[in-house]
Amino acid sequence: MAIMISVFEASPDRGRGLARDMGVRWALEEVGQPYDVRLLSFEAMKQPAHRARHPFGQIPTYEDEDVVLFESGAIILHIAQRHAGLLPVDPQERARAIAWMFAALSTVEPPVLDRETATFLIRDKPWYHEHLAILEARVRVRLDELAERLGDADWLDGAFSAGDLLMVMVLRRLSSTGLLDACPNLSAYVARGEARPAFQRAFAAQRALFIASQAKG
Ligand code: GTB
Repeated sequence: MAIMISVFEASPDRGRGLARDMGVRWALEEVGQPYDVRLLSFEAMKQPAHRARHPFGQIPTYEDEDVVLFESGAIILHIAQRHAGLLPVDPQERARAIAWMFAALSTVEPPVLDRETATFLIRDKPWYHEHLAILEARVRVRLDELAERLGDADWLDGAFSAGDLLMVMVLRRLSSTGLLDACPNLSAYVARGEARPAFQRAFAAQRALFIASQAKG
């Protein structure tokens, strides 16, 4: 059975590669695994057939001959454990790369998402700008800490790993905010991730879907 992933039929990110299937596509490209896509409308995502795959009626999901998975972090970990290329073989190095995966999703991403959510949930409130400044200060703390750790290295811990893949995906969510500008080494880190041929192939695949959805009208 070919790997199948569920993705937006017409992504609200307008082909910018910000929806979470992008990281899964990127991981599959890094390990050289072909995959098929199941295109879902917002309505189809909430139907029982998809909820059987994803309890929260979201994308992405992943299926191979052995397992059906939801949660992009778990999917990327599964891909990285199953195929060579995204996790070191040495057990200690592997454990550290997995720690970076968790760091991306549970330490760096929460303040990034809090800030992003505020920009569309509370934009009309009179206290919006004051609140946003507080949320951005929290993001800056994490960025400064991450920048300090990365220093002038190419990747977070030796060779590129699934930890870098997830961290770059998280940092990309800040690309239109200007917040990365204060940390040039993090901007360069994101650019290095985006320059990887596997990233480019994944990006082109999700963008082609958006362009096709526009053509359909
Ligand atoms: N923790 C889950 C994971 O990592 O897989 C989160 C999954 C998730 O948030 N999925 C979103 C979804 O299905 C799409 S990716 N939303 C529909 C719903 O909940 O009904 C999040 C996303 C959406 C849109 C943009 N964008 O437009 O820029 C960026 C990211």
